[in-house]
Formats: sequence, C-alpha cells, structure tokens
Amino acid sequence: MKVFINKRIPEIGIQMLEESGLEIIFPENENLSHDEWLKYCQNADVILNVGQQKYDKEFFDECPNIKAIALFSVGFDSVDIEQANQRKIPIGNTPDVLSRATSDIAFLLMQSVARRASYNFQKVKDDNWGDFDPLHALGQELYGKTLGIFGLGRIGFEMAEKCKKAFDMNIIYHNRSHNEEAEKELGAKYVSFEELIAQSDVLSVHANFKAEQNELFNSSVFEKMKSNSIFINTARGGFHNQADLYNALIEKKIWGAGLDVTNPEPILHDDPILELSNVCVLPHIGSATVEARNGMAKSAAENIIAFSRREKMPHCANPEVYQ
Ligand code: 8YV
Repeated sequence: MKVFINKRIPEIGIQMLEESGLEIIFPENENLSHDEWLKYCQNADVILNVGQQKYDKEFFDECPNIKAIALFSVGFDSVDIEQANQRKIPIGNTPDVLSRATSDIAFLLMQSVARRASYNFQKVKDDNWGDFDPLHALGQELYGKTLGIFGLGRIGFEMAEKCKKAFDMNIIYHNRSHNEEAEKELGAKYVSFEELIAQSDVLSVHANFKAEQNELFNSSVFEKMKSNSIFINTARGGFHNQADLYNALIEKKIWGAGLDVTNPEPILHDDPILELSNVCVLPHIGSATVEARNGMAKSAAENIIAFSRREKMPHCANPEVYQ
C-alpha cells in the first residue's frame, strides 16, 4: 500500500509507518503546484495530508484510487465528508493530542490582547520605549470576567478550564449540545448564541468549521458585543469577516482581537488590521509544539496502520463510513 505524505512530519510517525511495512512516498520538493500534488495523489492508495488542501468531489473524481485519507489536523473542514462517505473513504484526524497546545494559544492571545503585549513589544523594537505615562496603553484585567466559548468541545473545555483556574472567570458557552462535564466541573452555563455574544467579555471560538457558518462573526454580531470585549479565534479564519472585525475595532464596538487564524489565510501583508494596537495575530501556530506535533504524527500513523490492517481508524472524522 502506497502512502503519499506531502510534507515531512515528526519522525515518530514515519517510523511507525515504515515498521508496519508501508511504502511511503515523499515529494521531491514540498512546494508542489496543485497539478503536481494531484499526480502524487493519483499514484497513491492513502494520503497523509499536511495542510489545507481541499478534498472535494472534483478531487475524488480525479483520484479514484484513493482508499483512505489521514489528516494531520483535528479540523476536517477541508474534506467533503458526504463525498468521502459515498465512496466509503475513511477520513482520519488527530483530536485530543493538540487540545492543550491550541487552548494555550487561545489563552496566550487573550492575555496578549488584554495587556497589549504585541503593541508594547513593537514599541520596544521601534526604539520607542517612551516615558512612564499613567494613562498610556492601559490593558484590562480578566479576573472574574465572563468567558464565552463558541463550540465547547475538547479544545474549548481546556480553554475554559485554564480561564477558570487562572482568573476565576464565569464560563458561558454555546454549542450544538450541552457539555455536561463542563457544566459540572467548571460551572459552565449553556446560553443561546444571542446571549453568548451579548454577555461575553472574552469570546473565544473553538467550534469545528462548517460551510454554513461562514463569516458567522460579522458586523451584525460585533455590533451586539460588549465594548470592552475581546474576540479570539483559534479555530478557522472562515468563522469571521475580517473587514467587519477591523471596522468593529476602529469603531470601538469591541475592545480587541486575537487571531491565530485569519480570513483569508495567510493574511494579506497590507491588511489594515495588522496596524491596530489592540490586535495580536499569529500565523496558525495552535498545534505548533513538539508534544502536540509528535502526538499528531502518532495519531495519523495509527489511523493509516489500522486502515492497512482492515481495522477501523481509531481517530475517525466520519465513523459512519464503517456502518
Ligand atoms: C494543523 C489545525 O496544524 O488541527 C487543526 O485543525 O488547524 C492545525 O493544528 C494545521 O491545520 C495543519 O494541518
């Protein structure tokens, strides 16, 4: 069975696949054009996918030989799951192993924005330390404030837990279903979407992205948020309309924003949001720790090995494929 891996992943994953006797195909160079990438896919049985390549109807039509895809990510919005199901193609993902790292980045962004860390760091880099000014660049404290989580799954839970422990924040959340563990352990309260946006001092997005949620956070939402509120997105850039976010920030409808994901991604170098002092943008590094990336490599390899043994993938985004 031929496994195409488009980018080097941590050695542990490669080792596991090799020890299982699988044939691994790496591209000659990692910056493939779409056509070059497609050719590699056409010659493979299984793909271990790193990055956001789209797996849509067109892809599946052009690569009829593909039998399974193991994503090197927890998010699976890049895959048309219905198409995969029709063709009985299991889609593996990497949940759990990156929850801590990704929620750490949400927590970091929240604090960075609340205390204006990137703005102040830029001042230091610009040789503009400045005189002590009792009124300049003041941040805000997070103790006892309300954290709203949109999408309280594994990553959202870890973010809520950190905020509870560090700042005794009140946790409210909006989700497809109730999260009983969060309600019991963190006192989290389920609220409607309208209540979530109106009551949050920090609103952090952690849901799985679906096409129908495209730009859910837009001007009509930012308008209803508190003027002291901080918007955090570490999930997918598609959740927010970036021009609307920019306008909400300059019109002081909200107080600040921390983004690990942008719309579009990568961010355009001349995006005016980058000029704002109450914004911190990171280049999608939520899972970028040694521990998380090793875990992701291991989970992806486990998925492929299980598939090669005609077993169910242990971390599967479309378990219905096995019914
Ligand atoms: C991945 C992510 O590193 O897991 C996800 O869904 O967004 C990141 O952790 C990135 O998508 C690369 O595949």
